[in-house]
Amino acid sequence: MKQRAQFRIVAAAATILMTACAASSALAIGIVADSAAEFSAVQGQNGWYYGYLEGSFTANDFLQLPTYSVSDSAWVYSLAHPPWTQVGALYMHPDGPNNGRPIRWAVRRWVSDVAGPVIIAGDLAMRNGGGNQDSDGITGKIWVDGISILSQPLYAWDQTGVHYLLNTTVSVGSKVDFILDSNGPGPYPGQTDYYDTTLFTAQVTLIPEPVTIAGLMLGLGGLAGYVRKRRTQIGFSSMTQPLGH
Ligand SMILES: [Ca+2]
Repeated sequence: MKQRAQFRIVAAAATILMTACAASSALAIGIVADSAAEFSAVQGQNGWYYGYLEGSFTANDFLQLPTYSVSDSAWVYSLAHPPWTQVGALYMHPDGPNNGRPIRWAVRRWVSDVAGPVIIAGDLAMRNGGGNQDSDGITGKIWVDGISILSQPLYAWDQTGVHYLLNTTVSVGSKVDFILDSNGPGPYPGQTDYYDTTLFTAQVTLIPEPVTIAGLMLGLGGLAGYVRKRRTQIGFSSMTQPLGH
């Protein structure tokens, strides 16, 4: 009887595993946008635009960065530094109000060519803030058509950062903005852009019909819609950044 019971348990486990595998393969999830893999020196290529916000800081204020800097491997506000606003393949840098400059939020924008439920996931981490006590860190934001779905402050020393995973819905033409604000939680008081170079990546995955967000969350164990601390350090070897920023 004991052996028969064990067999039933193994058989039941096998059935559950096969069902799970079948359900997983049926998802056929497809990545429709990748900020790092699709980064380019052409504004609008693959739906990605590189810009900034200045003034009233709404999505309608988005302006494209005017110049691609080969030496910085990034779109920049100016080839001369400061100002420091720039967007690269992996990192971004805003301008703070220190030194009398206007505040500029760096923005990486994806204009959707798909419609439906999506998962947006990526990493947000300080690039070179470790140990720097004269920086206040940053705040990373994600907006979909001007509506906030993430506002994540990071301390200046937080090179571990977060891995974010969010579910939302987009339409064809939706504007998804990945924004870097120089204002952070500390430890240095006051808003500055010192040492504000920040890793900020994004992948957008379309959830095909008839799979629903709820179904996907069940299938993945409720992964969507959370932000967690990363367990491993992120490699920065391919990044360049302004020294001291
Ligand atoms: Ca800052």
